[in-house]
Amino acid sequence: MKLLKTLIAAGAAASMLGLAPAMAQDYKDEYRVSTVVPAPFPWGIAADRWVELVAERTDGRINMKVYPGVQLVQGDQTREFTAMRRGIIDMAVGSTINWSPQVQELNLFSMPFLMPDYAALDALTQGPVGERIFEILRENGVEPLAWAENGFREVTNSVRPIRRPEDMEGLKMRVVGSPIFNDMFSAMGANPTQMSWADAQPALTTGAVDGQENPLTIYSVLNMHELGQTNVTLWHYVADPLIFAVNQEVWESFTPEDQEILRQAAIEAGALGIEVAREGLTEDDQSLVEEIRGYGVEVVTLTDEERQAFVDVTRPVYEEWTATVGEDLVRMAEESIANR
Ligand code: X2X
Repeated sequence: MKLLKTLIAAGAAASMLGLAPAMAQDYKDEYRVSTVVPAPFPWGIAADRWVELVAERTDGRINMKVYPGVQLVQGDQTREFTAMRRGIIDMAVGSTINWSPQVQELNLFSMPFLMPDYAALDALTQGPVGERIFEILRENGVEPLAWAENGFREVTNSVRPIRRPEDMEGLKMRVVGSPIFNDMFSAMGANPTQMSWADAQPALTTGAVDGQENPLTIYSVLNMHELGQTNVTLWHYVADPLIFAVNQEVWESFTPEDQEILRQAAIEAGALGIEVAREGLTEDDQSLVEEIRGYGVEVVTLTDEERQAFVDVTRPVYEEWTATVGEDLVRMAEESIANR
């Protein structure tokens, strides 16, 4: 009896100090990880690697499973963040675009022509802006762990090559779930229609929309050239990074050691995800672009002057969204990019 009391007291003291080791039985049989696209998209590869590394390093004590197609929220990617915050989803590797409706600051990465190259994107995610974004996510009830990448979003369509904003005139474009995309495409004279990824694929197949914007990795895995998307313009207007995150309560249920394993595994899986997301799309390696050209696709690269015309026409959207994203955050981002 005395021993039992001593043990209980020790346990209570330890738990008050936050030192109580979480027992294996506190852990769920399975942690559900939401993504939009599975492997072999770089996004799915990153999520799979995270799951594998955690399983390996916890000897299977933490068993995660990837649920692609945002199936845990019936394919509506704009609800993923809310579901994770509420614990309907335990974890996610999610795009900043899809979480923007709830976390307005994430629209930063969708500001037109803010990030001209990978170095600019890295200057944001790896610098004070990234830290601030992680703080904001914590304030919103999830624990962010690491970054990965969907990529620079290039515009494609089935009608004509796009070199000038006027070429957008009247094109029916599928856009993603943050209203900034509607604003940008409307400013360019296109006819944007917001659609989930689940709906976008049949819409492209049937020709219900003329075009879309997504990273070339998505274009190539889906063989979009076979869906009539035979015009591609490399304009690098926005890029969406991915964030590994965990529901707050789930996070707190893990021991500090397991938290560290999850975080470190996410960092490593994110590094792999970024590497595969950029393969064939860098200055020294354009092999993916060449592969796409090889399918008979017209791939347009813009001259500085042509690019400037798009910057100019979307500038009012940039100005308008600065207030929504937060003036301080936008200025911090501009500074990080200028000093990259
Ligand atoms: O829906 C899209 O276009 C996608 C797959 O890129 C995202 O989830 C942001």
